[in-house]
Amino acid sequence: MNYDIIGDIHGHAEKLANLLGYCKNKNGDWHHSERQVIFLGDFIDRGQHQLETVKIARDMVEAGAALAILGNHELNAIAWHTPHPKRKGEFLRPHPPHQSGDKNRDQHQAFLNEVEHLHDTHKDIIEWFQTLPLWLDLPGIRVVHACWHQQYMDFLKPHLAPDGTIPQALLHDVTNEPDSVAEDAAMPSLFEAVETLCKGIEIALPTGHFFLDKDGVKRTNTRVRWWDKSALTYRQAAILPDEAERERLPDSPIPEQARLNFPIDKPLFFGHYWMTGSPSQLSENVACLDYSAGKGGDLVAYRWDGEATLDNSKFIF
Ligand SMILES: [Mn+2]
Repeated sequence: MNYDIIGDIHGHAEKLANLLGYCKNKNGDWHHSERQVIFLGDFIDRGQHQLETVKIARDMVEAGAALAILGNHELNAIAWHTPHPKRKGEFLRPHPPHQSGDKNRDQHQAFLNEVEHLHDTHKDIIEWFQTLPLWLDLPGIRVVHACWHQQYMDFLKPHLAPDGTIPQALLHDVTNEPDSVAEDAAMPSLFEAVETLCKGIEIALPTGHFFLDKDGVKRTNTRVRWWDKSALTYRQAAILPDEAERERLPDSPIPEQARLNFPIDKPLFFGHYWMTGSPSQLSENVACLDYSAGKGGDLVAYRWDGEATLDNSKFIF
């Protein structure tokens, strides 16, 4: 099977419909005997067409024309909608009041605006999100929303359903940080493992160090280029919104646990990182397909035809 792999849509059904135009067969639909679409998650939040985006993707998945995985925004939506098992009237993700300026509500508001008064529709969409696996390891390629972390995946596997989805009984533990750290610190918590797959690796900068983000806000944590084995120091590994800030970072080694050493022995695709500029591969067999469709950028796909080495001419946008 060959795949058209599509990055984070964030409620921009109009960009999705446009991009899918390139993926149609001769009959004008998306059914191919030899191709499928793969959605990398983050269908919702931000854009003006939340329900339409989910409907297009879901219809394709249910018709067998596409596969899809879970993004951090779908996981948040599940936690927002799921009652807390112990605290009556509360949810796994707290519901701050409207106009409170709370970032968790603000980033989910575009979705809530479309579903809040459609209880059955909201419930139905959340149930569909719960059918999405955290990653797919397919013949020829791997896909995950933010970070392929083999050790954490091996740790998670016995806890997940056989299809890689998160069982209902596990939702509390994967969406809430544990109160105490496990005795065996070599093992992540369920929360940390799932967060890493859906949001990537973030590390604290050494004491006293910081960079300024695009809004001029001082940041003391940084996301790291986990896919790049040559990125060994903070200055090399940091993912920065403004490259001019790189020299400010220390050239000292990042912690061992932030350096992944599993072999990337087949093409690996992920989204999540709000890339900008012209879509291109990150290494010979690694590509991020999130080019900020949720913030005015292009929705990007990669047309994969079985190649072991990616080709920059196969990005579609
Ligand atoms: Mn994301």
